[in-house]
Amino acid sequence: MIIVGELINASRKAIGTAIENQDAEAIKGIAQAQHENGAHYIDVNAGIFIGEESRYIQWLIKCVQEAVKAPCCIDSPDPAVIEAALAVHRGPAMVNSISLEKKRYDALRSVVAGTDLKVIALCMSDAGMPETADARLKIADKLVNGLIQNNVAVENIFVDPLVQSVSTHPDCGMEFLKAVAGIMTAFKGIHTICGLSNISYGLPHRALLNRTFMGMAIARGLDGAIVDPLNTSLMAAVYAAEALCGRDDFCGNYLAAYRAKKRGP
Ligand code: THG
Repeated sequence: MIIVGELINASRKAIGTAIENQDAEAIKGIAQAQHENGAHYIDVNAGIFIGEESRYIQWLIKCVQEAVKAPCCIDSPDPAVIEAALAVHRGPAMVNSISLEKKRYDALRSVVAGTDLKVIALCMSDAGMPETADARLKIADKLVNGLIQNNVAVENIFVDPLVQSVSTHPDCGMEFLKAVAGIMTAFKGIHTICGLSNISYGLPHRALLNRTFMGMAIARGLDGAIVDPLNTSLMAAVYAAEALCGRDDFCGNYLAAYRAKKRGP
């Protein structure tokens, strides 16, 4: 499972404050903690700072790269912010994200073309958020074929079928899961990823819903997740599901997590 640590997001109060105070040590500490607990990429998002987003995301990247070897996942809907971020990032970052929205697609297509950047392809178009698995698959098909035509390796594409809340969209859980299975079957070597906590928005015991859905999605082939790696019960569910799905040779990661005693059941 490719884990993207979600915690360095300005919409979280502690991070917004750290950015305002230019508290590099706070950002570095959170980057290190996420990396030590299994994050392969560190998401950086300064989206609440309108007009200053580029400057602040560049500062976040500098902090993260001084603290850990893991690359950043550059999280912004604004192509200009992503370009500013890539200008300071050392090594191949993950771009979060391109979508089928025309403005966003046209601006980012040339940025990622022929590079070895990892690219999250978000299943969203100018028609809004897709409801059904079929609508998700149609968008994914256009995005993936477009990226491949622009010399992005299929192994570098992470399709995000888009999770919505089951409290407002009761069918979206199953439609998302069907989309994951469809994408993983249609494109050999591709990845799927999602920000999973949206599934439980507006409901009690969100952690229970999130980790249950994680297991279900892993069973359908999901191999990436934007999550809080410090959430030990969620990470335990990831290692358990991967072992149960035969995606953990000799249960090595499951046993290592058990031995590290970090991850309770
Ligand atoms: N897909 C892609 N990128 C994404 C998302 C996605 N990036 C943003 C988001 N969704 C994933 N990142 C976060 C970061 C932090 C939180 C949730 C998702 C978070 N949530 C708390 C909650 O939901 O209760 C808020 C608590 C707080 O304010 O601290 O922290 O879907 N490609």
